[in-house]
Amino acid sequence: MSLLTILEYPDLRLRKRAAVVQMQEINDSLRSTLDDMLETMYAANGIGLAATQVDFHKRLLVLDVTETKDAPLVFINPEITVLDPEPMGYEEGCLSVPGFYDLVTRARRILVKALDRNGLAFEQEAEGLLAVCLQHEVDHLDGKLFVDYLSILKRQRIKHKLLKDKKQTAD
Ligand code: QAP
Ligand code: CO
Repeated sequence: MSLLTILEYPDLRLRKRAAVVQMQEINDSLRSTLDDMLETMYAANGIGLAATQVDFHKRLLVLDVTETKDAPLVFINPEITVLDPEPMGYEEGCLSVPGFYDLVTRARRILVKALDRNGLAFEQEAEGLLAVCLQHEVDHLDGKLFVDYLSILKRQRIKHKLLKDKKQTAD
């Protein structure tokens, strides 16, 4: 297993749309990428990570919203249907936007259809933090970030601070 580099906003590679994973691509190599994503997410103290964030543009995501960090979940080609559109606000963060958190409103209850690490189709209903996190991660696969839901002013401020931090660590 190995740690992957997480892209940081405003890196334009975070704006790429991830491609659907074909059945014949679900092999040991892809499973090892999923394990590396989980290892990277846990090492960074994250609860979710999309392939886009590690510059791999396929529709894969991993998450673990438990406190005990012992329930890794893997989703290949996740598709979300909203079950209860009642808006739910949550203070979101993102491994690609380190140090920044803000309130984002999303659907309260969803149904996710996806393939597991063996290519088997499954469905899962989600609410609460799991529902928020899944919607956040599927957004990544479409090139979308939680900062896109904030005001232009807040987004600009975050962008400038992160670019400044980057310059400081470069030299
Ligand atoms: C998405 O985000 C999420 O700024 C996953 O310094 C987050 O795992 C969905 C993290 C919250 C719903 C609610 C962020 C770690 C982790 C940081 C993450 C940081 C260290 C973010
Ligand atoms: Co994120």
